[in-house]
Amino acid sequence: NHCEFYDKKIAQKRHEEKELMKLFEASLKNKDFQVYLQPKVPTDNKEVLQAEALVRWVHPEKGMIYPDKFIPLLEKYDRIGELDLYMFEAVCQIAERWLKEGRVGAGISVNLSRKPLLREGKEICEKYKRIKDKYNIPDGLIKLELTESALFDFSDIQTVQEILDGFHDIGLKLALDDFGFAYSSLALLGEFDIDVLKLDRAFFINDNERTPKIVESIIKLAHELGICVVAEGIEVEHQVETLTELNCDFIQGYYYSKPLPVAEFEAWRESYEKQRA
Ligand code: G
Ligand code: MN
Repeated sequence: NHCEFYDKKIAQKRHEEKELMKLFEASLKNKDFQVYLQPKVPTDNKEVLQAEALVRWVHPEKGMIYPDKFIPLLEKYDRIGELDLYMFEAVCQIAERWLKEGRVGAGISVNLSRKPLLREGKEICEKYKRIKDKYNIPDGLIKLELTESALFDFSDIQTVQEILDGFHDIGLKLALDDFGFAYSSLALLGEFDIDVLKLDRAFFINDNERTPKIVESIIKLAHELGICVVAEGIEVEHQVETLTELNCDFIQGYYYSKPLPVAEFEAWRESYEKQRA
């Protein structure tokens, strides 16, 4: 119900998109998508270091293609679910290796997109279970990060609860990503059974004297509900100090490290552990 003027640029853009989607097919087969890991550092020495997996597309000819370029496209053409599963499998492989190396409890979280969830509903859990079982991943080790928009797009709360229960039943934990970014409703924490809350970096960019009070209350509330809190996008030391005082459980951000290729992450972890010892 609107009108648009044709423009050569539209055709060109469409052509570029189609080309990129063709590359996607081939790259998925060739495993050009790589896992980068960003540390989630515990503020309490007792906890084990965790990681978030972030995708990077390293194309043999085009070089590095950044997620902000291809993720929206994969969403538009409804192919993002395939990449999510690819990443989940890659994460399971890493987790399996870490377990064999004796790293108990070194969990990894991986993003789960909104669209495949909406389309497939709780049936999607079966696909995740098959992969999890293939690598003998113990329950509770891997977390799926989803945004609140993934939950609010459903017409009824019951459907969402069934999906979340479905993931819990197969031994995956759930994290709410980008909390505080858009409409973040506190009611959501009452309705949905989630395990981890990820505070969006917006809290720490536009911080004024009121922000720590808000963050403190959210952390307290989350803890009362048995939810673990991770702060994202932490870049400077004073934020780490404040968050540690406020009992935030994990800190993620450039202050510690940007997302790194797996081997580099492991090297980073080794020096971090030496420094902590
Ligand atoms: O939405 P999600 O939390 O999954 O996105 C994580 C993104 O944030 C990644 O693309 C990662 O590179 C980026 N990121 C992680 N830590 C920081 C940080 O400290 N500062 C900024 N500006 N970006 C970050
Ligand atoms: Mn995330």
